[in-house]
This record gives sequence, C-alpha cells and structure tokens, in this order.
Amino acid sequence: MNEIYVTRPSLPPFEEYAEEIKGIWETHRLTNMGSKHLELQERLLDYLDVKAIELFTNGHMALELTLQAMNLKGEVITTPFTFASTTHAIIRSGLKPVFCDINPLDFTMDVSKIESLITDATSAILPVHVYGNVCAVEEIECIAQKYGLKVIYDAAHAVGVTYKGKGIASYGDAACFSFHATKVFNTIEGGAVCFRDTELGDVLRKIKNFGIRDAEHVDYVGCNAKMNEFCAAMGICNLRRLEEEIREREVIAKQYRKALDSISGIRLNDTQEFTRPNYAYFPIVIEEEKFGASRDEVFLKLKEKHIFARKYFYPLTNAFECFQGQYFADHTPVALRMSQRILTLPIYVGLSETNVEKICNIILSCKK
Ligand code: T4K
Repeated sequence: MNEIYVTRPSLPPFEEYAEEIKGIWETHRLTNMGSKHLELQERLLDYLDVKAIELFTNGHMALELTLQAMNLKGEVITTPFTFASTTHAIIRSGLKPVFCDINPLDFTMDVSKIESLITDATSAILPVHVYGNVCAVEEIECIAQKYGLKVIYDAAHAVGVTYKGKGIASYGDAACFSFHATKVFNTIEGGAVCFRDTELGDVLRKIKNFGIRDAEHVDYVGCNAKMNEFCAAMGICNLRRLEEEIREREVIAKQYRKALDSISGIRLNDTQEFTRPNYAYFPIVIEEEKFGASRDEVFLKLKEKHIFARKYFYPLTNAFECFQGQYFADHTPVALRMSQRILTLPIYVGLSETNVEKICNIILSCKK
C-alpha cells in the first residue's frame, strides 16, 4: 500500500501553471507586489466576500504582523487548542497569551469562559476557527464591544467557509488565513489578512515591506513578509478550482461520517448551523472507555499500515516545552482532554473511496 498522509496539496495542471508564470520571464518581476500579487488580491476580495485584504508570505506572518500593526499591548485571550503559530504570534509580538478553555463539540473557544479572563491589561481576543469550525462570532463580538477589545480571528483553516451567508472573514476586526501547501487553498506558502479598518490596511501594506512608505521614508519597524509572484500565480490557478475541491472534500467527509457516525466511543466533529463548511480537516474524538482502544493505539495501528493520521492539536500550546513553568495545560481541562483524544484523519482531493474505506476498517478493527 502507498503511504497516505493527513493531507496532500492540490496542484493545477502543470501547463496551466506554466502559462500563468510565463509573463514573468518577460517582465523579470519576481516579487514586491507585482501584477500576480495584485491580481490574486483582487480575486480573493471577491471570493472571500470581504472589503479589504493584504497578502502575506505565510499565515503566521499575517497573524503576527496584524497584532503588531494594531499596536496591541498587554494580554490577549486565546485558545491553546491550535497550531504553534497562534501562540507564538502573540508572544513574538511582546504580548501575553491568556488561555481560554474550549467547547468540546466544535473545539473553538468556550465563550462562556471569556469574560472571567478579562483584566485591565486585556487588549484583544484571538480565537481560532479551528478545523474550519466557526467560532461563536456573534457572542465574541458582543463581549469585545462591551469591554472595548479588538478581535483577531486565526482563520488559517477557514478559507471558503461562510456563516449566515457571509464570508467568514467579515467577522472580527481582522481574520488571518493560511494558504500553506497543507490547506484547502494553497499558494505553496502564503497567507492573507482581511480587515475592517482601512487605516490598518495602510499599516499592514507597509509593515510587510520593512515599514517602507517610499524610497526615502520608513514609517514602521516592519519586516519582509510579502507574497512573491510564483506563489500568487499558484493561488490564481488553484482558486479556479476551489469550489470544486470543497465539493470533493465533502464527498470524502460524508463517506467517513457514514462509516464512523454511529460507532460507540467515536465522536465526530459537530456540523454547525448556518455554516457552509470547507472540510479542511476530519477530526474524530476517541473515547477509550467506550471504544476499547485509545487514540494512540488507533494512531499507531494506522501508521503500521502506512496511514499517517495526525494528532492535531496535541500537545496543547500551553503544554509546550518552551513555556514550561509559565503556562499550564491543566488550566484548560476540556482542551487538555480533547488533545489527548483527538485524531485528524486523511482528507484531500484525490483520496479514493477505497482508501477511505480502508482507513475506516482499520479504525473499526481497533474496537474492543
Ligand atoms: N494558525 C493555525 C491554526 C495553523 O494551523 C497554522 C498552520 C498557522 C496559523 C500558520 O500558517 P502558515 O504560516 O503555516 O501558513 C502543517 C503546516 O505546515 C501548517 O501550515 C499548518 N498550520 C499545520 C496544522 O500543519 P506540520 O508540521 O504538521 O506539517 P507537515 O510538514 O508535517 O505536513 C503534514 C502532511 O502534509 C505531511 O505528512 C505530508 C503532507 N504534505 C506536506 C507538505 C508541506 C505534502 O504532501 N506536501 C507538502 O508540501 O504543519
């Protein structure tokens, strides 16, 4: 059996990409906001249904530089059930993460716990639309308004998701996407920030290019986080097929659901009301007490058969070695419990029905 990974990046036909980048050999314009960059930006405005967007070299820099562009200070309420990037962006911006527990049904921040974490030092809330699941955006907006806080969504997983008929990035002061190779929509490496305030756009545009206003003026302490023309060209190609890709992922998700939905000891990601999902990940929670085998046993059994599911997101970020003695996973008990039971199964365009069936059969063979 060939190896099956948790994901596999989608690529356009080679000729289509070659055609898209051909002009670069005439203009010699490789980066620094060239025509491909501008074209992708325009197309994404439309696709994501937002008013303002800036492209970045990756999702992490999009997030980190948004925090810096907003000139936030003090504490940021966030979730530990996420990829390293979310927490690191906060800390690398000189801010303090305050970890809020999650809701076990969709793994997003538990809004009922946010207010008790707000102090005089709190400046923002940074929730994650984890796996593409929509956070409780309306409740978060109310809390933010009540306390005068900014809301920045880590929407790394959520490209293409809509909520109540609106693009997911219309919620919050800013929403940061990742267009990494492993995502539903990829630009090889890449990311973007969608934002409300046009002044923030001016800062973001400069801060991703060393803070430069023009050849003789530098307004901010920025860095180099620009998307290059080859990545933008890949995005232009991949965007043409994105809706089709989401539909193909839906078929795979439905097959998994059918096979695993009624199995005692396995819980699937909740489907959310008013949401058009993107099927970015297929997480399952394995409750050993009922299933008879632990998450790690299932993970290893799949691995034996060359199927590389992943434990996204274990360990929690507040359990990382680099934060030892500073943050504690037992302060977020629900997230801790989920991180010990979660397994994300392979899902990508091109994963065959036969292979999904095989994956499900291996999982079911672990049941005792
Ligand atoms: N916020 C959140 C919530 C995020 O999840 C992420 C990234 C970010 C922010 C930051 O966005 P970026 O700065 O990355 O744009 C992967 C991705 O590298 C990372 O983008 C992603 N989240 C995270 C959840 O997953 P790893 O360390 O698990 O990747 P890796 O290399 O193990 O790849 C997973 C599997 O994908 C491989 O086993 C094989 C397959 N693969 C991977 C690559 C890179 C391919 O088939 N081809 C490829 O080119 O982090």
